[in-house]
Amino acid sequence: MIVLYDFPECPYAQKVRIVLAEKELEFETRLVDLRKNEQRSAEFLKLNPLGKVPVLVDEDAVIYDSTIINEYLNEEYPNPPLMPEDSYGRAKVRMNEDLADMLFTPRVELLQAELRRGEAERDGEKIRRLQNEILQLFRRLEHPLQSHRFVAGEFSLADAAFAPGILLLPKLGVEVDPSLVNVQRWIKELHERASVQAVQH
Ligand SMILES: N[C@@H](CCC(=O)N[C@@H](CS)C(=O)NCC(=O)O)C(=O)O
Repeated sequence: MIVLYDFPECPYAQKVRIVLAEKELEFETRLVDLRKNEQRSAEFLKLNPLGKVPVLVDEDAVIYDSTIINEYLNEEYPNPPLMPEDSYGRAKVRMNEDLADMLFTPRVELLQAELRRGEAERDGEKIRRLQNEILQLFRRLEHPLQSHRFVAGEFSLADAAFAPGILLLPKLGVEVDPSLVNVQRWIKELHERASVQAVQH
């Protein structure tokens, strides 16, 4: 039995749930309530000394960090494959996953936090800067998406990493430049994908 230690709003936990859904794997969830600091409990720190969700337990295997979990799932449950067969193809997926995790998702989270503040307390400059940085990243993605349906070829671990943040864009005032037709098409396709829709809350 697969158990996911989860917090529903966490984009890194959502990234893992997308992969579990793509592979049609059954799993149970255990809520780790970050609002109550449950990630700092002695019990949870035994699973992940870094004190972060997600953690995946698959029988005796205990794995933390969404990227490591998703690679494990892809190797352990190979169908459908979410990584290409060739080394350069896999490197491209990992580079794009890094862009999602290091550049895109953190900015989405910061923007979301800023927009949650009362209108009077919001830092308009910061909001515009974050929105522009996200748009700049999309401009970079337009080129690869001209020749690929997804960021690194077929739907892969990289698209699973982008998808949670993509779902939030309509609430974040990020309007993708209409000239980025391939980015627009990719975003639409992610919104329509069943595994991605399953994490929407
Ligand atoms: N690199 C980690 C990041 C996980 C992460 O940042 N999780 C956040 C929630 S979205 C967390 O558990 N934060 C709790 C804390 O830092 O105390 C991954 O990909 O799994």
